[in-house]
Amino acid sequence: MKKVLIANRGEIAVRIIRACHELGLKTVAIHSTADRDSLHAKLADESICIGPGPSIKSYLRLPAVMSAIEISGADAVHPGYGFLSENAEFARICREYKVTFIGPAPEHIHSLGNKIEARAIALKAGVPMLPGSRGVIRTEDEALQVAAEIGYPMIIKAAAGGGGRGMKVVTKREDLMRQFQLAQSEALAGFGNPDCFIERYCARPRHIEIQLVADMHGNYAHLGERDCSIQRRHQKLVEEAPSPVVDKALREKIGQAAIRLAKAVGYVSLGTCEFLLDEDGQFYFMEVNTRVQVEHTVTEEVTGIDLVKEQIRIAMGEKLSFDPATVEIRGHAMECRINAEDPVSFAPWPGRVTAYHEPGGPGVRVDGMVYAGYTVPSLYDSMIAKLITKGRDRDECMARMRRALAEMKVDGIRTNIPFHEKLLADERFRRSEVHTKFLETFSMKD
Ligand code: MV4
Repeated sequence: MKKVLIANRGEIAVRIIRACHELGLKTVAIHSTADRDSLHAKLADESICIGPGPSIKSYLRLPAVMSAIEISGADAVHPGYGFLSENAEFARICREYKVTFIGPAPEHIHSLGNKIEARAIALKAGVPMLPGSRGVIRTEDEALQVAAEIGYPMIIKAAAGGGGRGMKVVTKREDLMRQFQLAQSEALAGFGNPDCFIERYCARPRHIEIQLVADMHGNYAHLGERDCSIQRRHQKLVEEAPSPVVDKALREKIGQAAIRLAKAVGYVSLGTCEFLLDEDGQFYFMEVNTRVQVEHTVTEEVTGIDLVKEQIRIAMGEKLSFDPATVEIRGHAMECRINAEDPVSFAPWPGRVTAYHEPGGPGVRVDGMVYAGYTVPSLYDSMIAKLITKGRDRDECMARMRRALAEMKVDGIRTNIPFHEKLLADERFRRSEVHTKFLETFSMKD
């Protein structure tokens, strides 16, 4: 592997370019016409315009990306997150053209990307799961039968869904059929696949996810958990590692469950196994993400392992760079996603950044993409930077985050920095008495 094409934009493209350069690899950026002035296009050794602004005509257009790979002579491609990162067809075409896809095998992207298949795999691997349907629910009778087994409330999910889209909570029998039909039609419209399944509903869970790493030589490791309970409309806003409510014993239990799942399919590359953790400390399998995640940074900070370099080396056929038995979680890390949006209404707020200053000093990292004079385009997601702090413990980490948020300056547009400042001052957040519905009870207005 000599030259890597980064099939993405924004901060993750910059993050991947940095990892490649540290490994002595040449980089090729692709960008849309709306991203001509973007940092990733400037930092890469070469950059190629692949189409107009809308991502459907550029970053999501497989033939355009494949052409850029061919023209540039790249021998590998990193998909980042979002866009084509969990498109099994992309990974399959790369294999066909002998381009190294820096990610898992297409078969694993495909099977784990289907929540019903992933559930079946997890069940076989002995991973704890909420009671629910065994496969696709097709008829009213099947839905009623599952309801009789698991009771209410229950949740209907799309097999092809992700990030919580298209989920329906059902609290009583009278609502079941209407909600089920709604779920099916939304799944078909949103994902091109109407298949749905049913699970017992867990009311106030925490979102805990395990970072998995596996090489081609049969070595598997988990790098502990991230707590991603602070979300709004399935958009994570703050993530941290370790979880304030997971002790060493529970970490090992969840971590080993995730490893069993990975081993059951012979998974290779980075991966994330998502769990719900209920108020009794029981954990339940949710889904597997077969890509590098936005919040991988907090795991890097507490383990000292560069996950993106690890992912690239694994794709080159190298063994894990560390001994899984010696992985240690040291200190505490937190990530605040800085979005170009109104801090109160959460409405996107693209525009020209007139002045920009990143915080620094001990324990502060910024994974960004913005510079003074840059215009945040309106066509893509609103995240412009990730502010990551690390401390010996959670208190020091939070003190650094508050200090860093106060230092950060983004003029010309609105950002959610005031939201993060308010959150970090909230007593319930500081005590980590949070769950995935927490932000519904948290307002900028009081
Ligand atoms: C659930 C649930 C409660 N019970 N499943 C949302 C994202 C997807 N990974 C799974 N999700 C949920 N599944 C059962 N059986 C609640 C959620 C959920 C959620 C999970 C994690 C983080 C934020 C969330 C917000 C709303 C609902």
